[in-house]
Amino acid sequence: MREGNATAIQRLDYRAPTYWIATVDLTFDLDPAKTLITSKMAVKRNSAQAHGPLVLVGEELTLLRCLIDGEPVSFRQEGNDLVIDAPDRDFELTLRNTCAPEKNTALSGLYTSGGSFFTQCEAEGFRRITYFLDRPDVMAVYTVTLRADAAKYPVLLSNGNLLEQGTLDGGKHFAKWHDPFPKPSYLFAVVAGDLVAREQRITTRSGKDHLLQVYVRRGDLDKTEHAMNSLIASIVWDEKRFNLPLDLERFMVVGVSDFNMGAMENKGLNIFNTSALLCSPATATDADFQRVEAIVAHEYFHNWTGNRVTCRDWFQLSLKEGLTVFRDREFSMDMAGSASARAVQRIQQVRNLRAIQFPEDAGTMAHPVRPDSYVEINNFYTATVYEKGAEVVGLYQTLLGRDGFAKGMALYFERHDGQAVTCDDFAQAMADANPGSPLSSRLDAFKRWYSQPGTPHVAAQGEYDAEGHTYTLRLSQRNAKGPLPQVIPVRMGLVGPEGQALPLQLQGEIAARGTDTVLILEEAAQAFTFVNVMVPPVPSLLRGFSAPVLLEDGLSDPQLLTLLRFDADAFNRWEAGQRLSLKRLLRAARSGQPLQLDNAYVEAMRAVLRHADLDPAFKAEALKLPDAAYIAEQLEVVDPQAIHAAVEAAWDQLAAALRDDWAWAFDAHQVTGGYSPNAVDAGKRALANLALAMLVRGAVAQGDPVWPGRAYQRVKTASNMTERFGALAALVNAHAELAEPALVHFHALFADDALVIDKWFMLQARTPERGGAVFERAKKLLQHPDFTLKNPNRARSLLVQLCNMNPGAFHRSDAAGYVLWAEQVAAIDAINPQLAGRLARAMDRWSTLAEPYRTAAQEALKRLAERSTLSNDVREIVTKALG
Ligand code: 0A1
Ligand code: ZN
Repeated sequence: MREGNATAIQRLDYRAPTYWIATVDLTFDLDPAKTLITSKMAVKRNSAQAHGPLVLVGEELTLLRCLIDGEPVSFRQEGNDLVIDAPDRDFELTLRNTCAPEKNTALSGLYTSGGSFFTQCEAEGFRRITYFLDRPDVMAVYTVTLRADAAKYPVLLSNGNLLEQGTLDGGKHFAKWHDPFPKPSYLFAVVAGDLVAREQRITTRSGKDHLLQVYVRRGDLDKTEHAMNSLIASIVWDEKRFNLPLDLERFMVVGVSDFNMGAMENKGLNIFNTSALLCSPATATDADFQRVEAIVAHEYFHNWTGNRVTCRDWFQLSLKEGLTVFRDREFSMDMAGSASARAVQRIQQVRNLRAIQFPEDAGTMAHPVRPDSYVEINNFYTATVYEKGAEVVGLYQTLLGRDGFAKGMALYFERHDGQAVTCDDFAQAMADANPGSPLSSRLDAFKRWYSQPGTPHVAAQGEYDAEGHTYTLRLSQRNAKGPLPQVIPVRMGLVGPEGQALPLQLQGEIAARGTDTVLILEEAAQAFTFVNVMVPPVPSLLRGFSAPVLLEDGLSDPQLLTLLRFDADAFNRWEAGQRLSLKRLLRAARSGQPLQLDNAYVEAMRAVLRHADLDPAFKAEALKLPDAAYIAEQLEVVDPQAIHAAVEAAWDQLAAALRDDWAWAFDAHQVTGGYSPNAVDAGKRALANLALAMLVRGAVAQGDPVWPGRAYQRVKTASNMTERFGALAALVNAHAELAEPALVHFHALFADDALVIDKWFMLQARTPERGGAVFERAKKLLQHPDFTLKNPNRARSLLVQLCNMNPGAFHRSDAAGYVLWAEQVAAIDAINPQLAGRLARAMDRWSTLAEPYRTAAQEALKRLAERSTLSNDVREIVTKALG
């Protein structure tokens, strides 16, 4: 393990390199114990920089040879640096080194998984393969020869096009690949193993033919159809929406079961966590199908946003990630189809942002979308860089419109294709492509979205003048983590008491802007006056969640009920329901008094459930309570058990009060016929699953065996995973007696399918706590024969779910959750620092906890920090946590 003593790297310290590498010729003699790598590089002097030694970086490598133009040269090794006395001219550098793939449990660099070889080079994994200028602004053309045992590794893949392949002595074979596109080392990839491929040939709009391949282990081929379809849909979409074609003859996707993230966009050779690639109706839920589609698209879209135009340095990570998440979201919304299905996607994005990114931005790891410093870059693949980054890209589109945004994209590629650039370059292209737009006149202020951390709080106050028929909306903003006002587009409308959408005419403007408009809040405080407002309106602000802010509009219950019933914006309709729930949950959590849902609220929820026109998918979202993590963000002092008790009480009461409605909903939303993951069927299944969960919960409270019995039956006989897992979750989450046999049955049914067994662990680790039983069960599962810390998916299924996602089980007055957390972070850190870093984040918000949690959490952090052998990853997180 790398010891965590590294110092912070600063964004403003960026310097262009002293040398460039124009071409690299790599030869791999693949062997799990000791792989031999020969590297021949055409090194070019960067004449813009003063001459000095060539400093390459390498980690956990054994250097065997170092030649310049074929002659030995003087060099020294200083830590991970290989310092070479290089001449003040262009030259050829030849290196030879070894690495040990089978010992590589960090899953960064070249490693083995299930008997095959894989690489992961982002962000700094290439240096674990060979010595290099391992930084994204050094872009080289790669030629790669792979040599390996032909029987064990029949498939040999690298980026680009296959030039040659053939047999060698001693049962070996080789393949030679060439990637014509210059690329940074983080996009390099190699795969070698006994894999099979689903193949598809396509002809794109320009008439070019391409070969698409999805490589997996034998036996998984039947789970690749959805990924292939998603890939084809992504290619078609990117051509149509952004005019961005597939630029490679061959595009390969490979699945691997040991992987730290979702997937990786290596040029022409995307490598996927199997959890983000494989799905079949029997083994994957609707949510899994959606996730596969989104991640396949995400990696494909990186081919332009990330690969053709890449990042100058890692501080610019959101340049590719925020933009690519934005693109995959747009794609998924287009795939979902109807306006309602799009709104449901937006709701899910925002729910996720609030549950993960908002706490991050308020916590000890808060950082701007473009960070200013880091110790370990792996710690900055965060919700802020990805999800908030995508929200910021969305702001451009809100300010410029779809066409203006598309023009900005076109100019960005026209200017920067083949370059490594910065977030400033992107912003400039957007502004320059749209002269006279609301962006170009305030670009500097807009860019505060990149430089200031923290979630802006927007306060809104409305005043209706019944005589003058005016409505004045006062908006103000503050950000506890950033002093300067930000540019906040507030999409809005005014809703009349009978639900009418009122025309929006701003004072001084000659006509109404229609019934939906965007106001730009850019000062600390601003007022907007609407004229010809004939009835007292309810403001519907931040429609579609037009900016990633916390809105405090002080709307009363009757006003929220009006929006819930009538708002033309589906997102704000959902939001009104969430706000009604949130108010009640917060009141209970603050007071410590038992929660008692009022009639008006219950009736509103019943009306949503029974509504004749709303889509089932929307209903399911509208009836779900806000996440505990989001509730916690509204509180100054957080008692996780008080929040947990309030949420559980609310569910119990909704289960009881709407019992007949849930029964109706369950019966009325059964999908018949074959399984398809389409949004309509998935919406019905989502509502039926929620209804079943409520019915089982209600029945368990009453001691009534009927619904638990039906759920158990469904676990046994369901024809798809969405329904089977929904029924299992209903039993487990309600702590039904039948949960145990259902879990046993489910495990036996899928004992050979790792991804399903992950779900089995996940469900048990995420069950709402009752009397400590969930924590005890999770602890026992650490000893289960199927459990291992070495496989990231499995470790996450149990530990991240328990510690990061299940506050009711994790935060215990006896501190047992924190003790377990510290032990497991340390244990994983010895194997896989990047994964340990993820688990370490469970304590981000410790300082807002109520006693006794706060002190106990701090002690656990201190104990962990005192260990002498922490990685940079974990060291940075615990150091920041302790402030
Ligand atoms: N660029 C990838 C994410 C990624 C980052 C680091 C990795 O290291 C293990 C792997 C993948 C993406 O955004 O999809
Ligand atoms: Zn990405």
